[in-house]
Amino acid sequence: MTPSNPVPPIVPETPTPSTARSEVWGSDAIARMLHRLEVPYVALVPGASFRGLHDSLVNDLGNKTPQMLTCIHEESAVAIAHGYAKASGRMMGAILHSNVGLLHASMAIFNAWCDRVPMLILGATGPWDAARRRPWIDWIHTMSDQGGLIRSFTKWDNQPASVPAAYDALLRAAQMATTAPRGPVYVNLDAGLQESKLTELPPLPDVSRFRAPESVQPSPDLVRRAADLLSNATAPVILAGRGNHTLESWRARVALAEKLNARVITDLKAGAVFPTRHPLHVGPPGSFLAEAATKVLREADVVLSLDWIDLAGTLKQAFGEQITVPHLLEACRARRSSPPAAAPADAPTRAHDVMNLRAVADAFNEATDGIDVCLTRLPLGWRGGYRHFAHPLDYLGADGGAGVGSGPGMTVGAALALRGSGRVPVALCGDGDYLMGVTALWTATHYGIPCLFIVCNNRSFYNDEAHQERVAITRSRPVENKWIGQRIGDPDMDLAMMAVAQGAKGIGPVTHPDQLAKAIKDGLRAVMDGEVCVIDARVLPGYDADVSGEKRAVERSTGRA
Ligand SMILES: Cc1ncc(C[n+]2csc(CCOP(=O)(O)OP(=O)(O)O)c2C)c(N)n1
Ligand SMILES: [Mg+2]
Repeated sequence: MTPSNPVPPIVPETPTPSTARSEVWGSDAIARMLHRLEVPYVALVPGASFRGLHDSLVNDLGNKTPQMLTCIHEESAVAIAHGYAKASGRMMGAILHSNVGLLHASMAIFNAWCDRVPMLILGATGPWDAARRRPWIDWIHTMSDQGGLIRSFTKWDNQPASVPAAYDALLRAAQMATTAPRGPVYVNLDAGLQESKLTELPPLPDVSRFRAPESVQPSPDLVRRAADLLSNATAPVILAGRGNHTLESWRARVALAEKLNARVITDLKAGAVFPTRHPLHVGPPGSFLAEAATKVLREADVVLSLDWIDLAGTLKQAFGEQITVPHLLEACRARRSSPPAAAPADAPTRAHDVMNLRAVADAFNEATDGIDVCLTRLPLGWRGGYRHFAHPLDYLGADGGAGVGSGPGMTVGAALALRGSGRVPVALCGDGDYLMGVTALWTATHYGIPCLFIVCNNRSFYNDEAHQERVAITRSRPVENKWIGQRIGDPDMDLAMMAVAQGAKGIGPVTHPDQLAKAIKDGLRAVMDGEVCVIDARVLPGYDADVSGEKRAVERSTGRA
């Protein structure tokens, strides 16, 4: 659709230009292909499986065509692409982290499939070459058939093994997504391929030669026969279903209805396709037929169905069940029957002037002196030396699959099990984890399941900033761009208010280390008094040096600096 007014730009998030232009990486080629395809935006939650592509979008393309839209949950990322396609008729992209991001997004992909919207979903896996995988995390985030997770509700999927194959996969994917009946497609990009250095950029194809074909046209003979039926009808009815949302199509539908003097029925599933105030419209539109529409349909002698959603179900609603079967039973000649084929630990330091995880840990240790707590979650930057464990219920461990967003729900479940145990359930979690699963709090307040959340709110998916930093260093690109597509600030979210909104107690934002111990003591007291409580602890982005040191050591040992 062509906008009639100039479109105000969204916040650009402009990166510092990269001067390292001499080297080309696999993901640069993929990013340039997306640019060629004119993908306007990519909605994403960051993840290391596509850190190569992430870097290329920021530092090679300059975060333009496509521009990143940072999301809090993969389900929202895909829903944003869905809504964009519905409103504009255009395809945008979503990038989903390995299997976990894909699993989060799967329901939204299913919606997009049912709604037949064009969508380019990029995924990531690997490195496919197992010898290049980092211990544990790359293994847990690699599956032998990741596309299989969503194959039954995507139009096409592919996992290219080279840059030319990736060009081809993206071309085909874009073409398939935008060819009617349109739908989501999935291209799974090997992390090893993204992060491989190229000697030169393979030439990009001419994308204009791979556009979606023109819509299939009905044969003139069929048009003539339908026109005869409609022109000679005494009570024609148009069931206006899934339709193009352009004014031109809208006007053509109105003109046809007026020319035929046909009654028009619409529904609420397909959106606005016909003026509901028009005298020929029989309403109101609904998910099922309204009484007036049922009557008109029953009296129709010719029905024109324009991609009506569930035509059979609608006719069944109007005419009742199986009216045809008794007639057929009487009229049919018996055939010879044949049976159908069978269906186939560090010592704490006390004085802090910086709000970091260490300060939170020390304040937490101070505040919990003499209180039994059960840690249901620890944040990603936590170091084992920050706190000792002396009982099996002191800490329940991580989430199993490294899928961010499970912290709130798992905490509420653990707290349910811990009621009456004398232990205070406490989640020390990241803001990304908290935000993705935040509505689990309502279940806790609704059912009276006390628990404490201390959100280590660095206003970032910081773990992945660290990844972008490493990629930028490897590629001699500007490290200062690592925040793009990662930060959850500007505006900073008021996490305590999100708790209050759900009937929980909210404390904070706590911005100075001196305020931490009191805030945590207040929170513990509230939970011991039966409340659900959230403390918004505004920590600085950045992990304790020892943590990234450990990570770097692991990466060095596996050849992935
Ligand atoms: C479902 C899912 N999406 C994306 C990721 C990739 N990922 C790993 S850690 C992380 C950041 C989590 O942010 P937060 O909880 O705030 O912790 P921080 O990194 O800031 O310490 C992301 C996005 C993932 N593991 N799981
Ligand atoms: Mg964070």
